Amino acid sequence: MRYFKPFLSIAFAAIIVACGGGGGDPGTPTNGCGNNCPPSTTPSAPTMSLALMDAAGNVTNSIGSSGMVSAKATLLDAKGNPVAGSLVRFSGDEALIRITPSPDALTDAAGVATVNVSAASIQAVGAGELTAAGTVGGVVATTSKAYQLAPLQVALAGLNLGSTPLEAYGTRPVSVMATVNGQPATNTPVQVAFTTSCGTIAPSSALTDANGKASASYTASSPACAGTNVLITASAPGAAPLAASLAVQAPQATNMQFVSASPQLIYLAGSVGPSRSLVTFKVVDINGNPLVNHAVQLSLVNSGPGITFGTPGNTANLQQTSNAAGLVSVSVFSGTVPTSAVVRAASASNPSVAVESNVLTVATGIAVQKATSIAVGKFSIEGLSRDGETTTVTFSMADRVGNPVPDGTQVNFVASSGVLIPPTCVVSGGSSTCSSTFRSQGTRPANGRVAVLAYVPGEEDFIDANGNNVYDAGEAFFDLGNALLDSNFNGKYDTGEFTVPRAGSVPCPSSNVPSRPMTCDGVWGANDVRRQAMVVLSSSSAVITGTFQPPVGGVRNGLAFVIGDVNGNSFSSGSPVVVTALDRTSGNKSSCVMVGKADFTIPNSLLPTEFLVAFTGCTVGDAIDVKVTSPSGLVTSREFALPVDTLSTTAGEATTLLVGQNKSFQVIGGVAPNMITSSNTNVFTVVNNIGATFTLSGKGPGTATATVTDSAGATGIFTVTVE
Ligand SMILES: [Ca+2]
Ligand SMILES: [Ca+2]
Ligand SMILES: [Ca+2]
Ligand SMILES: [Ca+2]
Repeated sequence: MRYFKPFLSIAFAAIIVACGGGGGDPGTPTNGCGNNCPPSTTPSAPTMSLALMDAAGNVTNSIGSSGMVSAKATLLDAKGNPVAGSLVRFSGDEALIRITPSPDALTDAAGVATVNVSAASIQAVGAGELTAAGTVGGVVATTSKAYQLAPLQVALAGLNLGSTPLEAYGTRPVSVMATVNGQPATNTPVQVAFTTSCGTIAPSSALTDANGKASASYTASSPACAGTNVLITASAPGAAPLAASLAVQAPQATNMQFVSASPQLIYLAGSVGPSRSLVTFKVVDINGNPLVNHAVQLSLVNSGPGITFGTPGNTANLQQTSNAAGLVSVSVFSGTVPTSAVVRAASASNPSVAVESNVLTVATGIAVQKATSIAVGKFSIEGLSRDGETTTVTFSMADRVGNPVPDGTQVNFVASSGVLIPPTCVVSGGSSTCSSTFRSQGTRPANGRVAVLAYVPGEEDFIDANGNNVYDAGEAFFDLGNALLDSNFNGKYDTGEFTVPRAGSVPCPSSNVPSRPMTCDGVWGANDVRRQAMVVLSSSSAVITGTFQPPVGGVRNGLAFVIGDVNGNSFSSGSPVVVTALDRTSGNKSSCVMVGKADFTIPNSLLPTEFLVAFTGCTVGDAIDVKVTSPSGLVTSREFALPVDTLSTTAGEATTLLVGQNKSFQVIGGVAPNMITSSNTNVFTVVNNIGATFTLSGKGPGTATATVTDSAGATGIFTVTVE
C-alpha cells in the first residue's frame, strides 16, 4: 500500500489537469429544489462534496478539540444521483492529521464514504485541507475542506505499580494511561517518560499503545532500594506528571561475614604501638548482595580484662546499621593487661545469623631479656689498620609471649671502638628488629676485639607459674642490674667499662647476662634488656700455619693448615683461599697435584680457621702453597715443603712370625723405591720385595734381621723372630 498510494495521487492529479480544471468547488448539489429547480442547471459532470462532523454529528472545521471527527464525502453522478460502491480516496498533510482506519473508503448506498480524522500527534498544530477524490465513469470528482487543528489536552491517569510490595531485587511491569482531550489516546500516540528514585526502569520512554496505555518494566536492582518505598514517576509533554510509590521489601540477612581486624595485633595503652583495632563485618542476603541499613548487634566475647569497644571504656553490646556496602565496623581498645579478644556480630532481626572475628591479640609491646638476640653480619672485618670497614649489627626482640615489639621501638647501640651508624635504630614494618652499621676508625683495641652492646628498655624475665601472662607476686624472676659494655670480654664489670644507669642498689644474682654489681633492685620490673657481640678487627696480612698429615702407606697425601690474623683472631670473613701443589720434581715421573677441593673462603668466625687439603704424587722436593687474599687485595702466601721422613716400617723395632705364616708391613718415610732384604732366608723370606708394602714369610725357627734400603741409600733395620 505504501507504494501504491503516491501512484494513485499522481494519477488523479493528471486526470484533473486533463479536464481543464478541478480543485474548485463544483457547487452544491441541487438536492432539495425538486421541481422548482431552474432549467439547464443539471451538472454535466459527477460531483464530490465533503463535510467534517464531530462526535455529536454537528458540522465542524475543528479537528482534535473533542473526540473523533469524521469526514463524510458524498459522490454524485452527472445526474446528481448517489454513486454507491465507488472508491473514495481521502488525503491530507500526514504531519498534521491521521486518517483512520484507512484513507480509502467505499461509498455506501447514499454515495457517502466515511473515515475518521484525528491529529497526527500531540505536537501537531495549524490548519490544512482534507481532500476527497473519486471517479464516476472515468471522470474525476474531487473536493477539499479546510480544517483547523484544535489544541490537544494531554493528561496521564492510572499509574499502575501493582498492588503488592515488590520483593528485594524483584522486577514487575508498570503502566500509565494517557488521554488526549479527555479521551484515551488511542489514535494520537503519547510519549511517556518513566523515572524512578531507586533501581532501574526500562524503557525509560514508551509510546502509548492502541489502548492509550504506556508500559515499562521496573527492577529494584540496587541494594539501596531494598526496604524502602521507591518513587516512580510518569510524565508526558503538556501533562502533569504522575507519581506513586512502590514498597520494596527488605532482603533477609542470610550470612554474616568477618571481614578484617586491622591491625590484628594491638598493644597495651601507653605503648608506642597502636592500641586500637578496627574490626569489620559484612551482612549479606541469600544472593550474596550486601544488606544496607541492616541492624547488627555487636558484642565482646572471650575478652580479657580491660578490653573495651565502640567507645573507650564500653563493654556493653552495641547496635550498628550496615552501610551501603553492607559493612559495620567497631573499634576495639586495649587495656592495661596483655590478653586477647573476639568480637561477635549478629543480625538484630535474626540472631542465628552471626559470626565471630579472628582473635585479636593485645600484646605488651615490651621486649623481654630472654627474647633478645644480637647478630653481626661479618664477624671479622679488615679494620685493624683500615678505616671505613663495616659490618651490620642487628638486634631482635619479642615480648614475653613472643609477640613482636611495636614499630617505633628504639634500640640503642654502643661499642668499645669505632662508630655505630645510626647510634639508635627504630623498629619498622612489624619486623620487631632493627640494625645499625659498625665502622672501623679511631683507637683500636690491641687484640682487635671490639665489644658492641645493644639495649632497649624492656622488662625482666619471669616464670609465669599460673599461666596468666602477667607477673604475680611470688613468681620467680630474673633480676637485672645496670647493663654494661664488657669491653674486655671477661664476663664482668671492670672499672671504666660503660654502663646504663638505673636506680637499683642491691646485689645481683649470678646470671649469664652481666650486670654492674650492686645495681639490682630485688623486685621484678623494668630494665634495659641487652645483648653484647664481638666484632673482630682483622689485620690485612694473614698468619698461616700448617702440618702435613701423617704418611699413609709411607706416602704423604694431606696438609692441615690454619689461617688467622696477627692477633690470633679470624682473618677477614669471606677472604678467598687458594691451595696449589708445586711439582718441583719433574724428573721423577710423579705428578704432584691437588685432590678434591682446593679453593675456600674464610668463614664467619671470630677465631682462626683450620682447613684440610689432599694431594697426590708429591714427594720430597715438592711443596704445597697456601694463598689468602684480604678484602683489600693484600695477598699472604706460604709454602709447605714435603718433609723427609725417617725411614722405618710398621713392623717397628721387632716382630714375630710363625713358621709358614705371612705378615705384611709398610715402609714409612724415605725416598721410594725401597728394597727389603733378609739376613737369613732360612728364617724368613721377603715377598713383594720392592714397594711401600712388603710381606715377610716365616720359614724356620730362629732370629734374623730385615733391612730396608731406600733409593737415597738410607737404611732401617728390625729384628724378625720365627717360632
Ligand atoms: Ca602469672
Ligand atoms: Ca628488677
Ligand atoms: Ca669486663
Ligand atoms: Ca714430580
